[in-house]
Amino acid sequence: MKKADIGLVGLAVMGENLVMNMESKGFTVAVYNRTTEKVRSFVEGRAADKNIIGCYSIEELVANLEKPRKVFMMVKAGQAVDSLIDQLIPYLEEGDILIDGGNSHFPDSIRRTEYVESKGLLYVGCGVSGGEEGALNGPSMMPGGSPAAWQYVKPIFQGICAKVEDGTPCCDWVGENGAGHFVKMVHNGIEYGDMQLICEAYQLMRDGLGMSAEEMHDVFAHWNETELDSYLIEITRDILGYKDENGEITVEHILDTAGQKGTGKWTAVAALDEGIPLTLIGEAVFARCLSAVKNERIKASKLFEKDIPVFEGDKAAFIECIRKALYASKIISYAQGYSLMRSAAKTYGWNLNYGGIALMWRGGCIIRSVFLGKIKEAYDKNTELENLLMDDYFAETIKALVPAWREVVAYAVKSGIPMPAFSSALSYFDGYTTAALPANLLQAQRDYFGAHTYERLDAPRGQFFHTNWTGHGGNTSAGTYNA
Ligand code: NBP
Repeated sequence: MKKADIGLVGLAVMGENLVMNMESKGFTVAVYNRTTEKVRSFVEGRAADKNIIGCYSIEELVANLEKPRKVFMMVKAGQAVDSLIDQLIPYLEEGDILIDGGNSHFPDSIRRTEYVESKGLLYVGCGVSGGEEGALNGPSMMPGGSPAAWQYVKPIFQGICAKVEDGTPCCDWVGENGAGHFVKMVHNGIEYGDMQLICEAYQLMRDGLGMSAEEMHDVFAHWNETELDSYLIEITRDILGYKDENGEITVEHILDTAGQKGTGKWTAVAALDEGIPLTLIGEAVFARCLSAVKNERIKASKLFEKDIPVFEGDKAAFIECIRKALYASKIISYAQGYSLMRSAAKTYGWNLNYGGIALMWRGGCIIRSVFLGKIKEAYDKNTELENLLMDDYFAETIKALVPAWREVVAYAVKSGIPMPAFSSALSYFDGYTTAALPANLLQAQRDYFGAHTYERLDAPRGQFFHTNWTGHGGNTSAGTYNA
């Protein structure tokens, strides 16, 4: 019997669908799952009569693979991946390739690449986005790890991934060791931000403008025909129009406490580690945390009762302002996400292709949107772009959006409607576009209480001064450092 082009371990929802996808593109796949009953039910069910080889041990799986062997691990992220790697290594030989397609944290992929390479094997940490549907019909794939592995996995990955209109695959080599999982993590963080922005627009329309779900359904349907055209706007439109068997709007019956699996938090923590203001995604994570304390919020809402004013202006015009404010905030979120990737690329020595990353997210994944095409164009024009806001298209676009953006945030603040993502995006924009921030005073405070020194406007950078502010402190300054 013909040996398999690739082996896959982990026949849960993602693994099964990826196998079906690979097989449908002409690849023979050997499969194994820790609970072997799942192998049996898969090969006798969905995989019957397909070029899929069921294996009941790791040894059998490895024996069924064409060399260099490629093993795609699609198991729960964390300890399971380490355990699986250790089970596989004894059966593999030099040049074989281990692939982790789960949502692994990028430091783990950095560590695992080094470990697996030390055994003479190659490693690929590949972010996969698109959920069950993407896995079956074409996910967005973000592979990183051992560069020598790319030529072997490329035909399979680019064969099964999503494609943009012109057929370009939404998968390309991202960079060494943990780069693929880092980019996938930022993707998930941006997903948190995009979802939060949509939710804030919804709350403003619901509570500020008193709109019904049906009316908002129509608004999102319209927005999906503008620059906001994206998967998340599209599903929001559908959710707002969805009625249960009693004719009631389902979303209105859902408890307002959000869950999270941690990838948004990882992105925010990575930003703090890099010293990059990723404020919008940070607020999106915290907004989920705040939503989780439902009982406290109910108590507080009674203690601090508020009357949200009835909107008295031109409703249609204000809805257009909300759309513009959403677009402006979204640009900020991506500008921040890309700044984080630029910084991490320096820290970890990755040569990231920013336009290529936008293209990988252009199809197949949850944040897919027409807007990503503009980001690709921006980085194609200037690969060294320091901030998306410096690109001509985005600069001109934001300038045109600013008045509406301010109006929306101001209205929400006055009305008592929380808009952490919209307003933090605007604050970031205002901070980023301010030549003189009040950090002169902050430096003075630091020098006053801790002799931390400061630089002067009229002296070269790198020259530090200390003032004896009280007259009775010493003239000794503390060592300088960057926090
Ligand atoms: P799960 O994350 O639910 O993992 C279940 C699979 O892991 C089963 O095959 C299970 O085998 C296997 N497994 C576990 Br648990 N511990 C193991 C161990 N110690 N050794 C070997 N196998 C072990 O599956 P999923 O939802 O398909 O997701 C798979 C990966 O893809 C995860 O990292 C996830 O974060 C990522 N991902 C998921 C989605 C999504 O939409 N679900 C999207 C993108 C990425 P068993 O049958 O023997 O218990």
